[in-house]
Amino acid sequence: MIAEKAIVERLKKTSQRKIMEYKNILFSVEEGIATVTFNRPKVLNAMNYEVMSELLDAVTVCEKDESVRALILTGAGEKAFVAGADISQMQDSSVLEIQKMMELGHRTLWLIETMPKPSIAAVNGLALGGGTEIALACDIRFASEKATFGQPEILIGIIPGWGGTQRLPRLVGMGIAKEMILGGGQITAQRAYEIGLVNRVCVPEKLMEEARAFALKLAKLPPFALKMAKNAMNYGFDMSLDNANKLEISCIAQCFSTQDQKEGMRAVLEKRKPNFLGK
Ligand code: DAK
Repeated sequence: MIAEKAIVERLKKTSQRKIMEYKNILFSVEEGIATVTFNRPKVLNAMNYEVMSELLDAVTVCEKDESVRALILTGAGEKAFVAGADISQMQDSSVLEIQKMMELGHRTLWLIETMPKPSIAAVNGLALGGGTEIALACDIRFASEKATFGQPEILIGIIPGWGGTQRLPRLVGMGIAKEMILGGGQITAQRAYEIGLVNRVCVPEKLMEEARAFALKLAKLPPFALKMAKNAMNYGFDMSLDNANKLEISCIAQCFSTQDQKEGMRAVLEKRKPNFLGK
């Protein structure tokens, strides 16, 4: 509990929003929405160990801080969301160093995927390799018309290492995932939409506006129900249908322990908007 308080207190308050300073990412919280911006535009926001550590730290704050109700991930600059893992750091890495990097990446993306709060990837440009894998770990993906997606690792003698071989087939089906991962090609935002890799394609100028509007909508919904909906889908997906249905029963039943469930149902009967308190 003390450790959690210490994590949350690191967020500095300015007049409108809370911020935390990092070297490679920008991080702010406003109106319940945390935004992480990958900020190494000179190398197309490529991810090295340091960037991934900062991302893990920021996501941990999002998970612990009750004022954070939704998370948006995006990239700085016009060209890239994230152009993958930093090849200059990776090229001479030992097996042990790569294993450490892989574990850090998996830990971070697992936290994004399973934390109780919803996340949106606002993919503003190139999302290659690790970039596509970060987007895959988010709950929802919005893409600029200019975005491109791909798993080009095979072209440099490796394979996806942050969950791409697992999350991509689960999202778009094995056939298309194999085409992307074995062939190493890139696809447009429109194609990504057609195969179900992204939820929405936006004109570039409206991408953040649309991501924020959706995040704001999520931020106003009852947080415990959001958590239970994520749990039922995330953990039920790999179970038998029978067991997954039992998990769903347990998740919906737990919602009845919240004041927000009472408020939501009362508001419908009283024909008014609900006032959810997150309790
Ligand atoms: N790493 C480091 N630098 C990168 C980079 C990257 N992934 N991508 C781009 N850059 C740098 C370029 O070197 C260049 O730097 P300067 O020459 O200006 O110093 C700058 O960003 C601008 O890039 P370009 O000049 O190349 O720009 P272009 O528009 O001409 O080309 C491009 C854009 C994205 C097509 C090209 O840069 C490119 O092919 N980049 C590499 C993309 C790529 O292959 N990404 C996937 C990386 S593999 C694992 C964990 C994770 C992963 C694997 C294993 N384990 C821990 C096991 C994931 C792997 C990957 O993500």
